[in-house]
Amino acid sequence: MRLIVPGLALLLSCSKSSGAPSDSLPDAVTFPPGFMWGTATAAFQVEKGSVHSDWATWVTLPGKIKNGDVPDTRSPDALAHVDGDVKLMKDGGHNAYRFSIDWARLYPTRAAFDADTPDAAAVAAYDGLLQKLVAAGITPYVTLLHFAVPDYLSDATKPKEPQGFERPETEDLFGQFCGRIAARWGSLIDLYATINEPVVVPLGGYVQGSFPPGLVLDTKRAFAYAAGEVRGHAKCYDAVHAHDPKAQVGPVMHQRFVEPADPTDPDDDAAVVRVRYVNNLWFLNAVVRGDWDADIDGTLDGPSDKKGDPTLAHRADYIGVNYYSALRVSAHVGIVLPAPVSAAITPDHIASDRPKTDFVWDIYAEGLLAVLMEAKEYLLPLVISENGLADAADANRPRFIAEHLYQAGIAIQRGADVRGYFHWSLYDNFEWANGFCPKFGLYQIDPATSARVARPSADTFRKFIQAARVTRADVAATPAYTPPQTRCE
Ligand code: IFM
Repeated sequence: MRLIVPGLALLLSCSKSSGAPSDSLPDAVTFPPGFMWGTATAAFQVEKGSVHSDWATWVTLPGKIKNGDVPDTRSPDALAHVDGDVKLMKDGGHNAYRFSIDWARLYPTRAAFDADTPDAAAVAAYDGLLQKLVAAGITPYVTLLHFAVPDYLSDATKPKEPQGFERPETEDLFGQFCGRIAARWGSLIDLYATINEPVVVPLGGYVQGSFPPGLVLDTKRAFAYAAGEVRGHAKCYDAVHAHDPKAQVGPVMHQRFVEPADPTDPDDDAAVVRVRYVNNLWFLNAVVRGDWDADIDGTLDGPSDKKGDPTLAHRADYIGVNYYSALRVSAHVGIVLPAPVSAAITPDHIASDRPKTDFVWDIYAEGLLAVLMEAKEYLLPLVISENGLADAADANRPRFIAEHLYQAGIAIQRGADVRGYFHWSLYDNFEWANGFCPKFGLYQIDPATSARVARPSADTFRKFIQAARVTRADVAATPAYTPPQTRCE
């Protein structure tokens, strides 16, 4: 029998919130009954002993990870602490939890995948997590692919070879994987994310070089990868629905507030349009509307472009919006991206008066409102699937949470159908190329014992959840932002 916990009922009902547009800032914003409140994590970042993925290989290559960190050294070891973690969530007032199921842990070899003989310990571990979440009344929100791809589909030591979604078979195998998860656990899961941040993966792997396979400014391969992700997403969506027609399945996008370096320069404004399109809109246009812009030029008049392609359209029941910061764009200054982007970007270290995180990202809560209103145009429910900051001292997190919830509430008032907010992250974890330096957690992890130690903002978050309301006075009452005491760059 399908179990629908209250937090998810709101998303499943698909009713649209109404709210009159307003230019004035409200004194208070509220969140509807059934709103999903929780945190987000990803398997490779919080589990121990994942050794069969491209990322597991990548972290062993010299110079790839800050301070030579590897995930197991200070890991929260999530799968060994399920009971305690579920209690943390419950005590924190959370009614939902976003986490990923590690494809490579479940199927460590290609032979195991082909024979559909998943690793028994992995099945038991994820089964325990799902059962305990549901028993505690916490909605599992399951990501099916969060960066790490099995090493039989992506070999980080051979960057010249096609990786992951550059290989056509990956789309099909990912679809099968998604279907198997829905077949096994569909009675426990109703809310799925297909691919986490599909634009970030090729950007990191083929443009910035900080993700496997570590190439720089190879936009051709980056877009080949992204195109494979679009098709893989659609196959995953179909496979989940084949087993679980009522499931809510969507992509999770890393949306940026894209702004011009020089607002008086029309070339910078034009660059903003292109970057915003590639980062925030191109993937969604394909999987929501079926508008397939193969040459990524912002039109649908290329020889391989398609409008309303039925193999891609309507493959999102909701849109997951991850929001962290702004992206500054110029026609001239920054990391220069070749055609079809033809713009220079400054993703962090932005020269601005805004407060900064330990990761030197700008704190800009109004950007969350902007990306939610942008995503609203797709006429789908929205979930804030990640939002958070690196802040070891926890000096800025309370205000960050208050401000971002306030902006999310404004979006709801203005008609955005926002169904949940997931703070990144439950606890400090392995931040990819930056290792364990950035501290994103509501809880710290004691490296010797793996004990979870609450930061004060865990309680700030609990209070807002309890109130389901944020006032301007609440925001004003949080400590003012201070410059970061730690820097992780
Ligand atoms: O840690 C990451 C996560 O894996 C994806 N979204 C952004 C987070 C912070 O950088």
